Amino acid sequence: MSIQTVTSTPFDDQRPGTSGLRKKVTVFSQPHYLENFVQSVFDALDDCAGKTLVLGGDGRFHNRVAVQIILKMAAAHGFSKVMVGQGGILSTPAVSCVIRKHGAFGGIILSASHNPGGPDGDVGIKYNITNGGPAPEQVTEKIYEHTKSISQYAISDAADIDIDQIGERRVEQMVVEVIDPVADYAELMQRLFDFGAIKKLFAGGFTMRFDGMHAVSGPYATAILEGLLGAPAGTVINGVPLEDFGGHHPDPNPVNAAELMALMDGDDAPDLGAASDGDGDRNMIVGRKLPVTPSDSLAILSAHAAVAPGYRAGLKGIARSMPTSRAADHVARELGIECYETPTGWKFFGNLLDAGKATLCGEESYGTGSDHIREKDGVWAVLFWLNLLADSGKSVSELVSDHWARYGRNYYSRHDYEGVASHAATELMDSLRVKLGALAGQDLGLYTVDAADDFSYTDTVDGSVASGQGIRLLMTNGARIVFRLSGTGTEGATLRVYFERYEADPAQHHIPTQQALAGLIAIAEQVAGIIDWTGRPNPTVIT
Ligand code: VG1
Ligand code: CO
Repeated sequence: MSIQTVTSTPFDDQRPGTSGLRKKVTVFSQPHYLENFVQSVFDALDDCAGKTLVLGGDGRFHNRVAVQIILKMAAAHGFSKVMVGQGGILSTPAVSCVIRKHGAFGGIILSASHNPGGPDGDVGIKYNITNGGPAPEQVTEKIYEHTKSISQYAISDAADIDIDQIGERRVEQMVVEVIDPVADYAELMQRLFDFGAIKKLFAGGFTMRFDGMHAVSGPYATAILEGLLGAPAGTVINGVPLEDFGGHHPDPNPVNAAELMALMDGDDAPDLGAASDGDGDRNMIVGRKLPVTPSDSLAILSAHAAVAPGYRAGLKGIARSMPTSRAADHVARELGIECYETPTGWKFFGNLLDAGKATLCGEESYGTGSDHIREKDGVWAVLFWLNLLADSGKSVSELVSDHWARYGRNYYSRHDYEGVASHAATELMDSLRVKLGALAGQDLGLYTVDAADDFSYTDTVDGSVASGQGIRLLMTNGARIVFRLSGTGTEGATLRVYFERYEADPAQHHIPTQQALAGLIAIAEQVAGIIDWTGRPNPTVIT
């Protein structure tokens, strides 16, 4: 066994996006492709000697191959230890939990999250720092700089390492500790939530379906819900991670989780439906005939946070990504705490959480989390809802309509145009940018534009600035349209258009969402010419 130096040359497409580097398997599995990126991560970190790294992924196609390469490269860079999930499995929130609990230097997560898997699907890689959270932009930029000039990488020529048996083995001087992927995470959840109350809820006949979508959260949900909390077998469906996610899209929204939605719409619907994504950091919450929007979920959990033992002391603040609805802002105002508005992507929450400025965070894209780790967390959100349902004795829909009655309803929807030609998407955004000055103050019939801008964020902790984060039209009575391009896709560009309208009157809270937002949807087309630029008469996905 010895360390090899391998000559290589740069690829020109390794800039990390919203959440790490995501590529098609065919790109990612080219010789030297992953190795170059991992070498660039290690170079950006400077000194890896004597440090501990956490490693795992969502189990998709190519996960096991990538784990072996990374273990051998870590050994060649002098890490003293790598903690790897058994079978190469660790959810994104579990990696964050393990880094923090064991004081590791950082972690590597292999996942393309909600993107499809399998030989024709996507793979991804992201680096998390010592606080357990995604690398901030300064770090990802440094990694990217290294990918442009790389000429060689170091790797051990050791044989493949057994990652299926729990326990310790060695590669070069480095210890490989294969850990139970669920144990540390389950222990943390038991400290945050009232497991006794949730156990009683299930024992009293409460029913739920958790759709693991054949992705990584299945083992976590099964161990916690059916194991520790005594929910009946069959509560977790599609609970075994598969390399191609069973051919489905592991993205928990009403469109992709069609099986669960049909169940929740039927007469035999369980009390609660939930789903998580590829790497276990997203969550969808569904009541009987009622999907809860992620923005409302953040607001409702914030309003009731004290029911959970982990949040008894109250919230320091709330943070939400800019396109997320302002439902949580109403709650923050009433609690007398700050609600921070950050760009899209969990990496922007890290500093606020570390500085003790925020306790709960959320994104409209089915992401909710807190200061317990530094990633969004799917199973955590589901347990929070269970704790709330157990404590209140109410149904999901009662909790939601009570919330709207008290704070008003923020009607909300996102329209995605996927796989659009990149140049057309960029030109659409550029043409909007040029019009911003003229749009401000314009009367558009139902709404007047109060302000129009391209969102820029200054981190209140380290002063760093992220600009060009989405075009916003802020209109009458808090109505909004936001346009931005996705940073997680792997084919062409994805245009996301976000709509929001506030309605205080409870008599107006039962309008179908698309109908309630129809005026804004028409304005978006009028202002941006989406059909012309994209050639698409309709969005690909509406959530
Ligand atoms: C999307 C979501 C964003 C989320 C990101 C990573 O990014 O909109 O809110 O943080 O995915 O989520 P984009 O740039 O495509 O809009 V995950 O669960 O895929 O890591
Ligand atoms: Co995810």
